[in-house]
Amino acid sequence: MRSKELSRQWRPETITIHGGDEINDPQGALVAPMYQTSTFVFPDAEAGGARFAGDAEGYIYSRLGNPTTRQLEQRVAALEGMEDAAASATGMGAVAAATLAFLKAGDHVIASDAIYGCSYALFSHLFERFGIQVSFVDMRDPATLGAAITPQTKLVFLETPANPHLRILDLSMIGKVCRTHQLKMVVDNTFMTPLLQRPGEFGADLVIHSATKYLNGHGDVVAGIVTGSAEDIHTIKMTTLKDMGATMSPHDAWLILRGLKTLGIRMERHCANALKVAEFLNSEPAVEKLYFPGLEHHPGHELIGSEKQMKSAGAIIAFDMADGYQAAVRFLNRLKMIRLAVSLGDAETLIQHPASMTHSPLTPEALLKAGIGDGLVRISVGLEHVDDILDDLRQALA
Ligand code: 3LM
Repeated sequence: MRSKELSRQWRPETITIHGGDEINDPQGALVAPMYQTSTFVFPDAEAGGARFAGDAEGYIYSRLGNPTTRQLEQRVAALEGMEDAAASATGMGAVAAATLAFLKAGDHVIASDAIYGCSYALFSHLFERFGIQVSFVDMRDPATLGAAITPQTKLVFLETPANPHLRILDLSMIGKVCRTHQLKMVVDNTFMTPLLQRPGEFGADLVIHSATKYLNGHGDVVAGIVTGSAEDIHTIKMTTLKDMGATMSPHDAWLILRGLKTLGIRMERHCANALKVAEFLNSEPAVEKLYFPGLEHHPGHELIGSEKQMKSAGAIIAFDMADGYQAAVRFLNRLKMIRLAVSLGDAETLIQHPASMTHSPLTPEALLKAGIGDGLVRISVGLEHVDDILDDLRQALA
């Protein structure tokens, strides 16, 4: 049987296909069957008790673990270069489980002021109700980050490139601050995928994905995953995931395992298409300001390169329309092929208006601070022929 240790020696594109322990199917199926079961039968009463006590290997109940889900966890952990992973029902399930597992009332969290809307909502509304204070900070400047640290600070949370306007943070700089102050560094890597960026190499303790997006890539699942040290993942599994219960269904894990096999070739096409779309939009008079890390003017562009933080710019583009909200709405309503929908990382090119959609949980002040204006539009560039994407944008902007 091929073990997860062996699979760690492979290159990332190979890990997306073969990573993790092999499931020994008695029929020799190439694709491991989906273990679509809620519970597992114990051989005898003593064995059941031993599994609960942690004295014997073996599955118990799918909220606590499932072979299909386990295969996905091992594959994504290997891709991120982390020891282990825990799969969750949604990306937000991963954000909540990974942070709350290490926090208690009285603790303080520092979160980037540019993050996905529901992560902002979780930290600003819910955490506060449970006595956890959160400071939203512009982490581009190490001095600002340093100044926000208090004796109660336990955890730092960030996204880079950030949703929705691709603000880039220097992971190794933030990693050093976190190490110096012994803070748990949690990075949401959804926009990049482990093929384009591995935050663990820069000091991140936990790396989160909304697996709804590129990891699955086919727009038919909502799911999440968190990777980290074996000890941290054990803590998350045995506390917030097990007892709050937002675990992944085996059916979703099976679909993501299927989607993951083409992550390498999908990302190549997503990125190539996005660069062409960004170059086109950059020359459009209706576009006031373009946000895309692949263009030289984008702050943080220098962090892209084969040995650098980001292997490529990714495939999300945002831009401010010259005439603000009205212009953005007119443009969005004129698109024909491109779909007007939130989410990202699917085969279909998706477009949305962050201020009124993905980032609507932010207060007007928080939107302003994060630099999310009324005329901002976000595109997730898909896998269609790039000329069809460009044609649709061109006719809608005309
Ligand atoms: C979106 N984002 O369109 P789920 N982290 C990041 C994300 O972008 C998201 C999550 C976590 C979008 C979803 S908005 C209603 C639609 C960086 C999700 C949360 O729980 O799997 O949706 O992931 O930007």
